[in-house]
Amino acid sequence: MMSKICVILGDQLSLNMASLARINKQDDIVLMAEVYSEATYVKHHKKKIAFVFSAMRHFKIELENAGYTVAFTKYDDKDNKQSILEQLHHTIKTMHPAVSEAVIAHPGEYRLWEEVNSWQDKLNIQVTITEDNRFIANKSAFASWAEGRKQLRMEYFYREMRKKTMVLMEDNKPVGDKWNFDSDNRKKLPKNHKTLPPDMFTPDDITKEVLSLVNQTFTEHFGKLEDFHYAVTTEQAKQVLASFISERLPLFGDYQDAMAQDEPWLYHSHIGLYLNTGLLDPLDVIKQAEHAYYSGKAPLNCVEGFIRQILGWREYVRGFYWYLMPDYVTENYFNATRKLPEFFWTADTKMNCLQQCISETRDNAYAHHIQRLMVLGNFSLLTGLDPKWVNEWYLIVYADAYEWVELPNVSGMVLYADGGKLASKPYAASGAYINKMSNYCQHCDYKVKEKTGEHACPFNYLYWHFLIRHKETLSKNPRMAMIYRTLSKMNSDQVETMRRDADVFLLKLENNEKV
Ligand code: FAD
Ligand code: DLZ
Ligand code: SF4
Repeated sequence: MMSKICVILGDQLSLNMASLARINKQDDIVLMAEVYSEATYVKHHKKKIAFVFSAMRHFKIELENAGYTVAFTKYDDKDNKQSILEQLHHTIKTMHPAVSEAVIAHPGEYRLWEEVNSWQDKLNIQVTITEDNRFIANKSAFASWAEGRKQLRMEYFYREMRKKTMVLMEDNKPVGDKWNFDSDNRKKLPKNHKTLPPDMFTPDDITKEVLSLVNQTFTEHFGKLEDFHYAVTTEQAKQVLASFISERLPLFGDYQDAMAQDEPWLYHSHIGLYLNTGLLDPLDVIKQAEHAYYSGKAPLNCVEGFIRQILGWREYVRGFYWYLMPDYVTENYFNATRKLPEFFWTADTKMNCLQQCISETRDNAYAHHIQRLMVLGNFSLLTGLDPKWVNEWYLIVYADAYEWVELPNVSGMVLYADGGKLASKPYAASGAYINKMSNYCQHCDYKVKEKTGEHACPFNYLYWHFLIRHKETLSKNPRMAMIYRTLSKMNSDQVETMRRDADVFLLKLENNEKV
């Protein structure tokens, strides 16, 4: 009798996948494989590989408990063919010759989607690609929204998503009569404020085996493997979400943009890695947050702010990615060519904000949004780092990183490499912003208030250097008009000194001198 094989990728760990719904538990099988090609297409952070492998192994058990037959290949199994296609080919040939159809849900990344499209010819069986039904807006819904628009701004897409899902809506109007409560969400963390550590799980035997494998196999990869504490099952991920909703969501909005010395977690949810691998379902997360508002457990500014990240930003960047790929990957509006400074891998810098964000990234495979955007991203933009290497870095270092979400955030939001397709202006800022939103500057060798000179905060002169460098293009942007007016009123000696200081700094970067 003919049967089917359903391929479940390492970021498709949900029993509700549309691909699983296409197979029959009695006759068909599921294939999962830990393979070299996926573990090394970039040199992922050690904790990211450990998380994905452990979550895959736990999901295998969940599938079996639900009645599926699973062919699972561990990384160090003898018959591991080390690529998804080769493993699929081998499994059909040696174990399941009656398989006449392979089913897979739409892969998250373009490179794999392109590869899957060639499987039918290579395997000589039918290959069916289903929707990735975990997303609330599918590719064609985004394309219909985007078609004919001059600008693809998240805010307008988000409003459509609110109407479509009726989340935080009453009588067809947004609850609280405003779509967006961000103006309430810009507080610095008060002095001596105590935050709660997030839920941390002790590795079980499955995770311990994976940790030992990663430790022995991926020695060259970036990141600290010790103190692994992430959830690796749906049940644990749900526990992280429940703690977030009861303990952190009530302050999520207020401190959404805050950063603090030795405080990597703050009031964020830390669920990106679970959403992106299928351990949590986005609509379910949104509904739970909405319920917290209606039951009086969290205020509107926090709930709306959190929901916007998932229903707005997350859905938007996914649609945006598929709408603009494959050309988007090579966008480089400013023709930036600088290679990454060595300290992006070592955290060996005197700039305290960068030191904090990079060492936390190395330790946890996590940094929160404002660290990624306004410290690491801002530095990459101001110093003209090449988008190719910046994208690769972000894809490597975060446990939640997949190209569909990483690339629009890096090339669009951070680097303005797409010339304004995603953002209306570059998110460039001087040290004053970092000082306003954090206490990093109090622990820094540089002086945030000084604009020029040996001790001046490098973000200050780099900011103006960036604006001067790109005056020709950026001064035409109405949203940049005010800042260029300020520049034109600045004393020419001061401008010259800032320029010189920035040139000296950039030369030091080039020569790999400590900055
Ligand atoms: P929270 O702050 O608690 O937010 C809740 C959820 O909202 C997140 O888990 C995420 O699913 C979603 N979300 C928030 N902001 C965004 C956004 N800008 N785009 C898409 N989803 C968003 N997110 C990733 O999931 N993977 C990435 O590879 C990634 N790379 C990024 C690179 C840069 C340069 C920037 C500026 C942002 C990036 N983000 C990425 C978005 C965001 O920083 C992370 O989703 C967030 O920090 C994850 O932590 P959290 O779960 O605690 O998020
Ligand atoms: C991220 C990742 C890693 C590290 N390893 C595997 C793997 O061994 N097997 C697998 O099926 N998936 C893995 N993944 C997730 C894939 O890279 C992901 O499915 C694609 O990038 C598409 O989003
Ligand atoms: Fe960062 Fe400048 Fe503040 Fe130092 S002074 S922490 S480099 S913003």
